[in-house]
Amino acid sequence: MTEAATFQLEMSRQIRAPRARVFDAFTDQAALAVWHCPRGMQVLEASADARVGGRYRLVMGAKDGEQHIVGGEYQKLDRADFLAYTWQWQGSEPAAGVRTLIEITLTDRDGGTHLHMRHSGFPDAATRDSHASGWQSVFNNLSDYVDPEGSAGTLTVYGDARSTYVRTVRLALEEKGVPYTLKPLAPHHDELLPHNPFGRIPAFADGPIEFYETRAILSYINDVFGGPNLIPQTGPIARARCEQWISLINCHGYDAMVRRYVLHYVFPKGQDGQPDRAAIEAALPEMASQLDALEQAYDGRDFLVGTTLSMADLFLAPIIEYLARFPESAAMLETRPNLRRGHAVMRARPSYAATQPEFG
Ligand SMILES: N[C@@H](CCC(=O)N[C@@H](CS)C(=O)NCC(=O)O)C(=O)O
Repeated sequence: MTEAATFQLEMSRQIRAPRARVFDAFTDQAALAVWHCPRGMQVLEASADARVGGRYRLVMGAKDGEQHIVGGEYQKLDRADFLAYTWQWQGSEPAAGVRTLIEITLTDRDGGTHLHMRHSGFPDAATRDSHASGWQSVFNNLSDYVDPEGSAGTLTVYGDARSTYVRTVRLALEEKGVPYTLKPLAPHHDELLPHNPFGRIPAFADGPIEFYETRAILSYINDVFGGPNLIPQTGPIARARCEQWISLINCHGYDAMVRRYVLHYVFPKGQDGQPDRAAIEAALPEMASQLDALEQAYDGRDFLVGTTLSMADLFLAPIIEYLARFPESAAMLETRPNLRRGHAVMRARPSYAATQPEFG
């Protein structure tokens, strides 16, 4: 392998759209303005003179206002099989001034298009590697743009709709207005393990970019998609408070309220198929003190933190849904009006109806 060959990036994607549509997305400036940036950024300006020797230029804007400008020249356009264009960052980018080459090869495959990209001419491995996740993210936007199902063709939530954590992820996507596909899988299912080696649900895929652990998934969703910010924006105290409630639920609340209580009703393991009373009774004091803390958190407001919806509410609501269904926990809610009001506010949201599981 030559030095030059070492510093090139190769990537393949299966895209659910005809070749001509994918090809045109690279050459039409209105199309480039929609998709040609990583998730979480916006194309602020796009121009493309798609003929050999013609130039293109893209200005991508990050949420923090920073701009990333790239431009180059079309070298070869063979619709709808192949195109090549140079790629040169401008301004204060780390790789500014370095002229690299992008070659896109499109072939028909499985009723869609197989895209192969070679990005060559990087001066070193670090510069090459710094482009890898960016391209994955850019191609996720391309996939959303050309897929007949939009982002539902790119984003997958793996898990059973009845899982509180799966519902938390789905609530976040619904609140952001982002279409996705739910792939129903039970914990530890063979098809789940490639996406979460620990077998827990949910797992989440944005094309080849995958995450497990609900808080991490929500962090990604919140950062890369538009719509309401699910982290409080009113300062460090509110942000930390939101994390406090999430951590309480993740480290203690789910364990007492769901694993050691709700699941004993849903999957009874006691004598004659009855719930294990001793296990249920043992969970109750801990549940009561957790619910007391959450009850106080509302302090007369509709949400756990401040006056807007946050991730903390999305973690809690699916659990309260279950608590309202079983006798001891329903009685606990009866004496905690703030929790009841907060849950009524959640129940009224379209995201809640859209994620309501069917309880068998
Ligand atoms: N820490 C994980 C917890 C996920 C979790 O425990 N999910 C439950 C379903 S709600 C599960 O997969 N349980 C199966 C198991 O624990 O083996 C997260 O935040 O995503």
